[in-house]
Amino acid sequence: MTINSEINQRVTQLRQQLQKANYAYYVLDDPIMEDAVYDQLYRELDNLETEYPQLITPDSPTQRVGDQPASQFVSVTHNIPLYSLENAFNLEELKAWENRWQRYHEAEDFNSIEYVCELKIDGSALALTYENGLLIRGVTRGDGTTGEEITQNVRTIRSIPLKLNIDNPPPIVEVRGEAFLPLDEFDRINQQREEKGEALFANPRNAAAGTLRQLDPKIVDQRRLQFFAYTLHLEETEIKSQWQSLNYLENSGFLVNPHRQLCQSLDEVADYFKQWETKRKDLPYMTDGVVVKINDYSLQKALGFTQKFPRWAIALKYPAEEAPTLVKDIIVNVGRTGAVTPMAVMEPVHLAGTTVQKATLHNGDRIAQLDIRVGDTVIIRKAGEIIPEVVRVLPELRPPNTEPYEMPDRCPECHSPLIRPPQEAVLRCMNLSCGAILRGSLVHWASRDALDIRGLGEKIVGLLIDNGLVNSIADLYDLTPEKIANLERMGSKSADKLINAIEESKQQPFSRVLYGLGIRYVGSVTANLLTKNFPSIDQLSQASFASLSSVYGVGEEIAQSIIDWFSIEKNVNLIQQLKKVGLQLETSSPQTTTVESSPTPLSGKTFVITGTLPSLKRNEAKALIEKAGGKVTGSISKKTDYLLLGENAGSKLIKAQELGINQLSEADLLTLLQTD
Ligand code: 0OW
Repeated sequence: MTINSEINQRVTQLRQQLQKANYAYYVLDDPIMEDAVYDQLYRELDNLETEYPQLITPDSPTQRVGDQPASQFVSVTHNIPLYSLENAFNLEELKAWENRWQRYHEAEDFNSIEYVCELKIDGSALALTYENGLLIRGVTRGDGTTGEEITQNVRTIRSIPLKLNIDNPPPIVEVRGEAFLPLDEFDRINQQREEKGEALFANPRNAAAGTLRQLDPKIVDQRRLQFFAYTLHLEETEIKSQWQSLNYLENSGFLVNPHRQLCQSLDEVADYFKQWETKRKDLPYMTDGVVVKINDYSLQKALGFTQKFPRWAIALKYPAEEAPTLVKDIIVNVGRTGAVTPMAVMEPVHLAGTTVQKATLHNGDRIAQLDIRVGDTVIIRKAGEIIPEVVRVLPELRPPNTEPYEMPDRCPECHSPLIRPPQEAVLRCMNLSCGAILRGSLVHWASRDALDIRGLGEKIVGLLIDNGLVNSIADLYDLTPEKIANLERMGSKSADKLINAIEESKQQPFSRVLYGLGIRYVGSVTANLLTKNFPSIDQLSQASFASLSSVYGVGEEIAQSIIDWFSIEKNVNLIQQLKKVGLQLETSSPQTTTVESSPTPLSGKTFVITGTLPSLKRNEAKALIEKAGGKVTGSISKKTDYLLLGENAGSKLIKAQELGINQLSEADLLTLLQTD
């Protein structure tokens, strides 16, 4: 059917008005019409496109959110790698960087060097490709060389133009930038997840990366991601500098960070850095430093790249944030392994982009070392995604008549005596029927990397135990919808859903079941390793100490923990019951189950170990870190990500403190390996 030109005109006019309105709202943050007006125009365009589908164009505002979830993502190799940035932690290191690249470039006087300063957005890098001005592909950074094609998720990001605002657009152009979640959106998403009993995102960066990898674009659309463009790759162009590129990107319709600055010297860079150290705290998004780039493209080209970084750019990082707050209470919670961990409950404080209310105090020794008391004012620190920790107490602010904190000698949950196993810093509840241990073990069993039972979070587990419906993991598999339908927060629909989810968990592979049992030191990485060497629970339970500890990456500590676990009758009974209800307790033949590629939670992280660890030997810790994709080196440098800290640490600790390198205890490391 021919469409009269009037309809054609109306559709084109509506599209232009809506695109202008979107640009004003999402890029300029300066709306040009009321939401109600926008919605009415949108509905009119949507109706016309539904009636005349041949009028639909890929850049129409109606084409942002696809309705088909992807089944998986395709890997794409970047034509130009997405390099990461070398880090400088202070102005001396920035000066050293300038000396380095000037030496590398030799000759030539450098008094006319210009630098571009850009706030370093703490998000997830993306590469966008436009052909003839239309967005045709969006790819995640991945490992810098290969990423995942997530075009339909990228299309939902309103500050990314579906069509470049250029009259005669280039045949092909690639734009890179940082996708990020504004802080208020991050808080909203985490509140939503908390209500649903889902694990919270540790920080806005993880939340952005996690959102971009959602298979369903409708979920991505619900989480208001934004995007700052900062790199332009365009052939045959007169553009000769980073500054010109940023302006070109802005004129093409992208959101480019407005706080960028062109500096004529390193001193001006230093002023910019100092100025934004405080000002950035009022920004509605997370930053973790300043990216300093040589402005002139011919000099960038002359300097080129090292194996990992461009020589012409550096990330000048802000130190991990610290903040004072009041200790309102000190509580102990009993984990699923019976370990009693003291936590400081504090006045909520905004730190490194998230609101912190609790910080781990590790154990009684740490409490004594800090001499932390209820009522104290403390300095807490949050570096990266690691749990916040108490750095020091401010004794001058201590209120009168406070008492040193005494660790309890009885379990707060079941009141059985707590014991401190030899060579261990933590206290433990050894009562296997302790409610806290049962609760922790059920939550762990249902967690994402274990049996992944959706809807079985902390709250529901508590209700099942309090109503006497569950007394062990196996009891989950005796539940019926009728038994749980009248629990609070549960209707018949969600009861059916939960029972189905529990039933489906019987299909999970043996490695996840083994991890779900919660054997000490057997995280998801080790569980994978064990099931490859002992393909059934029977072979594992009968394995000797020698055969266990001879497996690469399974040290004596882990071997002993497995032997101990299977020597407890209650655990042997549990295995029998799980077998009876049909859980996978052996690796089925490879063609039927896709063996989960063991997650490598520490990939790309460099560790240095110092001092004597409480239970792991050096080589055991090294093997665990390497198995999880991490690297262990002998000396501290600014490339070190974590210092694994034991007793009697030496000069490495001093150097790590100078460089602001995260310190991890053995318990933190094992938590990381078990939770990731
Ligand atoms: N996060 C940022 C940012 C930026 C690239 C160009 C070549 C090497 C780094 O704000 N403003 N500018 C760049 O420039 N990179 C940034 O982030 C990087 C990308 C990959 C890892 C970092 O997040």
